[in-house]
Parts: sequence; structure tokens; C-alpha cells
Amino acid sequence: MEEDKKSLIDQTQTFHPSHSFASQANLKSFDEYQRLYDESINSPDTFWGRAANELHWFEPWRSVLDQSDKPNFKWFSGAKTNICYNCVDRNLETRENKLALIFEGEPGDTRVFTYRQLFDETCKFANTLFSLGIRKGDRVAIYLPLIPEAVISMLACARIGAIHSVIFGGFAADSIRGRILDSTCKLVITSDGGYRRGKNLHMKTIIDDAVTGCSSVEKILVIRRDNTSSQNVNMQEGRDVWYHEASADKLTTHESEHMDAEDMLFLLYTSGTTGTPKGIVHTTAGYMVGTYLSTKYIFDIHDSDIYWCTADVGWITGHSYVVYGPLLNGATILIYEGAPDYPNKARYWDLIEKYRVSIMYTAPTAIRTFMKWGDEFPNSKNLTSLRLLGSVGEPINPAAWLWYHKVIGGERCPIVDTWWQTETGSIMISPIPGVTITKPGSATLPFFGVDPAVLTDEGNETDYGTLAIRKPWPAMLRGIYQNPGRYVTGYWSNWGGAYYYTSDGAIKDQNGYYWIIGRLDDIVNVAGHRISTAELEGATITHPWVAESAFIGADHDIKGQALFGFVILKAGFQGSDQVRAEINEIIGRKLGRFEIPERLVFVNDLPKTRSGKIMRRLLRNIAERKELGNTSTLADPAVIDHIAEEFRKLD
Ligand code: 6R9
Repeated sequence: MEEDKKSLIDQTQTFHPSHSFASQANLKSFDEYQRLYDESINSPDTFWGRAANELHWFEPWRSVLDQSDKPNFKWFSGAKTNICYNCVDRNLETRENKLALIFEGEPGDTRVFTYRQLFDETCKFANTLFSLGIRKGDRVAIYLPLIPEAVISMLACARIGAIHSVIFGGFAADSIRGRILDSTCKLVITSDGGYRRGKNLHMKTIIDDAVTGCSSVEKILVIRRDNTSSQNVNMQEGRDVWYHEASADKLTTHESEHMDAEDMLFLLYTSGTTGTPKGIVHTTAGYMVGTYLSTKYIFDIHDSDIYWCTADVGWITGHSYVVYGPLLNGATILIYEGAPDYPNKARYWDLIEKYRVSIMYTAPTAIRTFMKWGDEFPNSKNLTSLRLLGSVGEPINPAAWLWYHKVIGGERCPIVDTWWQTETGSIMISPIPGVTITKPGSATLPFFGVDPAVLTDEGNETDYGTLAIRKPWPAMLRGIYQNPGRYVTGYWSNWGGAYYYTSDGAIKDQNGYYWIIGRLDDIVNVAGHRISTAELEGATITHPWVAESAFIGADHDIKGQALFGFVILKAGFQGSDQVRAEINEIIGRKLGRFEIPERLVFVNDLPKTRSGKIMRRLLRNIAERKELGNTSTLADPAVIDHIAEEFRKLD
């Protein structure tokens, strides 16, 4: 089987970098990448010290990297800085009247902020937080739609040294409560509403439910997003405060807090292998330098760019590559509140045309959805402003990569497939646009300072195994909130503590390129053969009718585990025994007959978290005929009933 994988990789097309892109880029040649990469690995202090010097420090560091208490690495020890100061104040010198933030609401309303206006609003917000008793080190939960205040409140927290814990706007009360309880937040910032597919989300009502039993919460600060719904919002006397009232008399200047390099910047909860989410801890200086430099080179930020990362700020991608990394680079960022198919399936392309977006960063699941909807939507808009495309969140299958390249990028835009995690804080493996030869489906080569290895369980280097990271890097997590033990056992205990454990399987090909196969938790062992569901999905999607698929392993008496496939066909195509046979034939042909699934079910949709990750656990439960369990994190819980029904029809 390994031979099959390798031959698949050997046969991939390669895309050569564009000289016209490279000639104007922040990093101009592969030689330059190689030289800087070598320096970042061999002399990290020199490399990262120089990068950090491009930013503002109130006091300098004593040491760049302190390894005296492994794996509790410290970066820029002794330094004082503030990431909000670096995102906003530092840009006033040269970009005061440049647009920092463009917002479009789902109903079509827009707001824009220059760097000066972003400074004013952030200071006003910081002064309001201060007046509500929030001080350095306090935890603040942010539960907002993707509106300017989501960005401004994060920056304001950072400015005063409060630790933000952004909770994605799609989470329901129980998930929110768990996060607020774990981090003992003093304040919750929310809004009266927000728009999604034409509906108003009643966020304040959800928060009222979520905070029951959360004794740490003293105040709820409510942003007025929507004048009509605000009249129906229940405001509890003494606890709930309207932002527009509390901020009315606040100054638009505020001295930023001088933060210690290792002071906590934010907490972000992410699902782990156990049921309870982990509060991933990120600190100030290393995170700042890591997101700054990766954005500069991987997104090649120029002053003329309009940069759009479609992620919500509730995810790490939103933290690092909607807010901090781009603003540290003085970029103009676009945020859009709503759904990609509202009021029609051309909304994203309309935004690109309207704002002349030059850099777009989105997820493979979105790309495959756009493919399924059809080329006529992107083709109906002018996308020629785009010059660079990015992908993140899951492995991108070559068919989706090629579609993105051709239909969205007009065969002109480099694609950066960026591998990283909530825990890594910044991008770890990615092409440098215009410089790295790309291969559809490969995240290619490590970013500066990242020293990856593909290891066997015994810790030997191999070409197909577990992805591990040998050296610390600036934006790495510093721990799990309230659980230091889980940090060490979960990330730094394999291979004698010499490597960070990623939980991802990867292949390193003959050119040293990394191919992320997917979470090791998704690897299925059928009759002693290790089978990657991601690979099955990659094979299945090559059938011309297939839009998307998910494979899982479920318990099986004889084989240990058996494979089950769930397949969505493109609009206008019907599932049948004939199509099933064709897909199985492709799998048998590309990967080996033993990889043909036990059962292949045609479905309309897949159970996904709101960030677009397939919840395989639920598919596994269907295949194992178990109780479905907690479906509260699903974007659309009705999906699962339909899948169970289709599954049973094949009994
Ligand atoms: C940034 C983010 C992390 C997991 C990670 C991996 C998968 C992310 C990927 C990718 C293949 C890419 N992943 N980017 N797999 N290629 N370019 O998504 O963080 O939500 O913590 O997820 O996502 O499996 O381990 P997070």
C-alpha cells in the first residue's frame, strides 16, 4: 500500500513559480528561502531577533529563546511589548489614512475604518473595558458575529492586557458555558444579534442561558448590531450594559499596557481526543513575531493589497490570519458577516469583485462546496484582482486544488496550502508564493524556524509516519489552561520529549515535500492494513460525479475495523448501484481492493462542525448503530438523521 501512495505522489503535476509574482514579492527566490531557512534553523536567535526588530518593543529582550525549562520554552524573555500597539499605533506613522478594516454585513451594510479610526475605536473600547473593572490578566469571553467589534474587542483586550477567549458565534449555550467556567471569565462581550442566511441570530439570548451558573461573570457588554432586535433584548439590571451607552463618554486615547513577553495573550478552546475542549494558551511576544513574519512572507502582504481570510475570528485562523498577522503587517483586511450563499451562491465572488480583493484565504471544504455549486457563479464576476490564494484546515485534494487554481485563480495565482494547528499558533508548512514549486495536495516545505520530521512510533525518520516538530518555534502554545500536565503528556511525551507531537500523519516525498494525510485519529486499521480515510476521500473525489466524501472506520468482528463511505454527489446526479460500483472500482484501482468500503452511502450532506470539519465520530456511531450522542457542535443537526436513514436503507 505504501507503494501505491508513493506512486500517486510521484505522478502528481507540479506547478512552477511565477517569475512575475516573485519579482515583486517580499521573498524573491528559492535561494533566498533556502538561505533564510538554514539561518532560522542554525541560528534561531539571530533570525528571530532580526524579525522581532521589525516590530515595536517598550523594553528589549534578554534572550531570544530560553530552553532551560523544556518543554516550557520561553521566547523574548525580559522584553516588554503590546500586540495591539504593534497592530494599530505602529501603523499610524505611515498608514494613518489607509484602510485597516472593511466590513460587509450579510444584509449588505458596510463600515470601513482607517488605521486612525481603528486606533480611536480600539482605545474607546479599551477605556470602556477598564471602566467595567477589567484589568490585566482578567479573562474576557467574546461571543459575537463577524462584525468590526469582534476585531476591535480582541485588540482592546490585548491593549489592556486582558486575556480574550473568543467563542465561535455558532456554539450553543452548553459549549459556551463550559468554556466560560473553565477560564472563569469576568466579562462576556456579545451582541443583540447577527445575520446568517437572512435570519437574525439571538446571541444575547444564548448568552443569558450560557452564563447561568457562571459565578465569575460580573458583567455582560452588549453591542448593538441590529436596531430592531435590540428592542427585544432582555437587559438585566446591574449586570448587562449596552456598549454604545457605556462607551459614549470614553476617550479615544488609551496608553497600552506594557506586557511581559510571556504574559498570556489569549485562550482558545479546541477539541482534543477527549470529550472536553482544551484551553490552548498563547502568549504575547512569540505569537506576535510568529504571526507577523508568516503573514509577511506567506501572504506576501503589500500596501496595495486587499486581504480576505474567510475564517471566523472564533477559530485560530481568525486570530492569526484575520486579525493579528495582517494588522501587524499594516494590511487592509476584509471581513464578511454572513453565509456564502446569501442572497445567492455568488456572494463571495461578488465581494471579491466589489472590494477588489487581491489575497483570498479559505478552506478546502468551502472550495469543494463552490465546485459543487458550479462554475457559473465565480464566472459571473470579475475576479482578476486576485493575485494569491490560500487554503487551510484540512488536506486539500488535488481536484479541489486544481479547480481553485483554474476557476478562481485564473491559472495566474499561486496557491499556498498552509498546514498548522490551533496549538502551533502560526503557519508551519506552506509554500512561499511565487518561489516554491507547488504540487496539488502537498503543503510543500517548512516555514522559517520549523524543523519537521516524519517519524515511526519508535522515533526513526521515515517517509510515511507521524508528523513531529523538532524545535520550538515562537508562536507555539505555552500550555493548556489549568492543566499543565496535559500539555506535557499530550504534546511533548512521545519520542522521549525530543519532539512536538502533531497527531497528523504525513508523507515526506523524494523532494522533501510534506503531504499531510490527516489526523491519525482518522486512520483506520482494516485487517492489519493501515488505511487513511483522507486518501480514500482523495480517490473517491476523482469520480466526476462526486462532490465530497467522508470515510470512517467502524468496529468489525472479523477485520477489526471496516470502512464506510459517505458520498455527496454533485448537483443533478443521482446515486445508484452503478455509480457505487464505479467508485469502488476507482478505489480498488487506485488504492487496492482491500480499501473498498463495506458500505457506500449516498447522502445530501455531511455532519460538520461550524468550522467545516467532518464529525467522523457521528458517522462512526451510525455505522456502529450506536446512540448518536452529542450533536450540539454540528452546523446542522438535521443532517445526521438523513444520513442514518440512508444508511439503514442499505441493510
Ligand atoms: C489551522 C487549523 C488543525 C488540524 C491539523 C490538520 C488539519 C490544518 C491543514 C490540515 C492538511 C492543511 N489541517 N491545515 N491538514 N493540510 N493545510 O485548521 O487549526 O482547527 O486546530 O486544526 O487541521 O489535521 O492537525 P485547527
